[in-house]
Amino acid sequence: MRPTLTQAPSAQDLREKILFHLTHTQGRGPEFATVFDWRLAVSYTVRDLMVGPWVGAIRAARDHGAKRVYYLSMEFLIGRILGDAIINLQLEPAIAEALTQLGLDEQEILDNEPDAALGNGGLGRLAACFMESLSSLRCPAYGYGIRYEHGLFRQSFENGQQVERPEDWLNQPHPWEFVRIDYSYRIGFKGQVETVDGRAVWHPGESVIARAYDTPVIGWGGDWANSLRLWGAHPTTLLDLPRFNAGDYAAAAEPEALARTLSRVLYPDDTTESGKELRLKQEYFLTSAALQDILRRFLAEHDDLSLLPQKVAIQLNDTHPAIAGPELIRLLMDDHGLPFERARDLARATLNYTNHTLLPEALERWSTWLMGRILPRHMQIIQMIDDDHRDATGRPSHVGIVHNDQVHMGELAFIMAGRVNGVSALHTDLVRDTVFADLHKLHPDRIVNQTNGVAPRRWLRMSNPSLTRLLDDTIGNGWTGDLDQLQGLEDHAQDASFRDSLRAAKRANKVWLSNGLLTKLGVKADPDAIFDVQIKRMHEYKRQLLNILEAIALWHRIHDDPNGGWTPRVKIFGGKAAPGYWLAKSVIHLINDVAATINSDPITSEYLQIAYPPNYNVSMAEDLIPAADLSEQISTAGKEASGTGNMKFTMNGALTIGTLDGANVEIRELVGSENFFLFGLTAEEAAAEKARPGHARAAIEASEDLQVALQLIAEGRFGQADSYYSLLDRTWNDDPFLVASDFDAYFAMQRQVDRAFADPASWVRMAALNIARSGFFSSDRTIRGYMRDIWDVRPVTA
Ligand code: GL7
Repeated sequence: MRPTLTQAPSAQDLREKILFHLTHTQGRGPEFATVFDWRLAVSYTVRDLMVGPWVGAIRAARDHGAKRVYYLSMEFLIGRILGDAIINLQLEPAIAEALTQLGLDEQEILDNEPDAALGNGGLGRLAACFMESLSSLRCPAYGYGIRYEHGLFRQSFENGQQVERPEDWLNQPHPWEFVRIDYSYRIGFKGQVETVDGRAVWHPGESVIARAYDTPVIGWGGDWANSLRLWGAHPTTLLDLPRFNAGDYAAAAEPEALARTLSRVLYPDDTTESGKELRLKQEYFLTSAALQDILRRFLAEHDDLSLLPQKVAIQLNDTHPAIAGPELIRLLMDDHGLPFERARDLARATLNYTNHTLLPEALERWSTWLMGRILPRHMQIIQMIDDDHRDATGRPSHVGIVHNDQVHMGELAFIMAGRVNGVSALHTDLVRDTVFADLHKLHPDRIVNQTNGVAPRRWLRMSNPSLTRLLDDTIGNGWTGDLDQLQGLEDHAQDASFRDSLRAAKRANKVWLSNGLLTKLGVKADPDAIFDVQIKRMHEYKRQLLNILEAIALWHRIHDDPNGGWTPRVKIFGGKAAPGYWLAKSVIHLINDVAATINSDPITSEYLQIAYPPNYNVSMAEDLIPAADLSEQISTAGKEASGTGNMKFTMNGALTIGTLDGANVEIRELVGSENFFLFGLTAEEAAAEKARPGHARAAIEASEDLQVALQLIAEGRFGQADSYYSLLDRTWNDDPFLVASDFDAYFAMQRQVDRAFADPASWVRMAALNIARSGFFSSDRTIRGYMRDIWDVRPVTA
């Protein structure tokens, strides 16, 4: 473990600093202060402790002439910062004492912070975990993203249906960021390209200014912080003064309005493609600002551009910033005068690309028309890259970046990357065999695997204090920075008194959650029931439908035989649907309708309850995961690239019911097949089943339980039957994600879960082994893999 802070502040110091900030930064006397005022005062106090390590880290990287890592991502799903910073700075006891002395409720202060929801789901949350691990490992790095004024929409339910409202986290001061008005770049769009003395000159028709807003990200131990640099869009001219003076105030403000739309909202789609002009502009805005900033920093330290690959590693988080290839070539050619071939080689030695999905609907494509209109110079360069690659490889004619009048961003990213990686072992195999099969044949060493991971500081130490206490008492606290040390629990899994303590820790979390579910939703969740949790974006491939159909079938069986010795179960759902994804929204509606019927059935209520708290976000995940017994990871095999929620549950001692998909495969291998509830078709079998005509109908006709469940919906037992006509029709006649084909296997495995849970000693032993064997899923391990296999960077040691 990293040494603790050399000068850890005492509770007394902290109390004084909080009072200082309350008065001098917040401008409030203690007797007038609201929870918000106190939260800001505490945040500034904690922030002060990050600034020294932050400035020190930036200086050390420069002084060592270190290679820097740049992580370009359209999403950083950070959540709250204060609690995580307290953990990483190891301030918990001192802060707790200081707040008690001030008569404040720590939980209330932490809960006052809005989630920074600058992402949709796994891809964005992964970027946030990576930022934390990069700092924990002292890897000099910058995250580059967009400072969206409105993060992911707020979800509420009206009559069981999802309603979206704008999110407004920046409507209040954000105490963690530092604005850098001196780091501003001009970003152009549209216009024309002319050739002057053999060199292309792009005259953009529009431009905006990208301004840097920095947030320090403190690592474990509190001695290193990297920057998350988010770009805000600002107008090049604030006001059209002649129009203003002529009295046309609305028109006069147009330049500002135009610029600000760029960083106004996060696109709410998750693994679906929107294809909107504004989205392409956002992607270019982020990428161009980042690359200009990277080159500025590089040129401040070096004067020879050929050193670029030795000093800079750029990671593209999915294809969203894939315009980086053409943009870097453009900057090197048009601004620095390099020939195309040199620029291409430098770019390819610097850029790398992570693929996060195989779903065809999520693979980005832009029409050549739109690309040519918004980014005319880039369209020329894309064509050059494509022609050059064809000439160099003699590739088959159906392979390439530009075809059917579309620019294929995956191919562009692949061709311009030194390394391409998938995010779990299975996914990487599928990347090689499917989406990039042809390119893989031409470049057999380019694709590598880096299985995802999650930050144990946030996802265990911070969110699960009762388990943390037990772990610290049992094996010491070294696991926090070296998660493999959890292996030390293996022996204790045999020990009855350890198992009792583990059970008590889980139960405490369940009691706490149960109280929340009762007060917020009116759901009666018995802490001795199985807490069965499925939390993730709502998507057909994730199969929340399979889960709710299982609930209906189970309810029906219990109803028929109330004395059948059922294991009580609370099913908990959480997740948002993209606003335009009506099938996913219809599943939300169904879950809520089913919950309303089942929860109030006096015959079954003791055995089955369903809770769907609205507005699932990072903070809600932090409450739900530690209280879960069962983790639902039931995607159609071959569809979930990795999953990262699955890892968080395992670390927190939930057992998984899951398919052989994404990282589930590795979780099962590591925790042991006897400690994992596997069901369903494999990726290969699923592909074959899908190709079989009439597979859905055949599977339904073979399953009595499924027929009953579908029939009950069709009869209108849960809300209005006609709300679900399309959903039922699709399940009977198409069922592209094989809900019907996997139903019986899933139902049967759930009954095995019931039996296993009824034997607490053995269940807790399995839970202990899941925790003990989850060390591999630390994002520290993932980042070490990227540093070694992709970036070729080393930590900076003091
Ligand atoms: C995702 C994958 O769907 C998910 O399985 C993976 O864990 C995550 C991080 O690698 O990336 N791909 C994707 O487009 N989104 C994801 O969450 C939105």
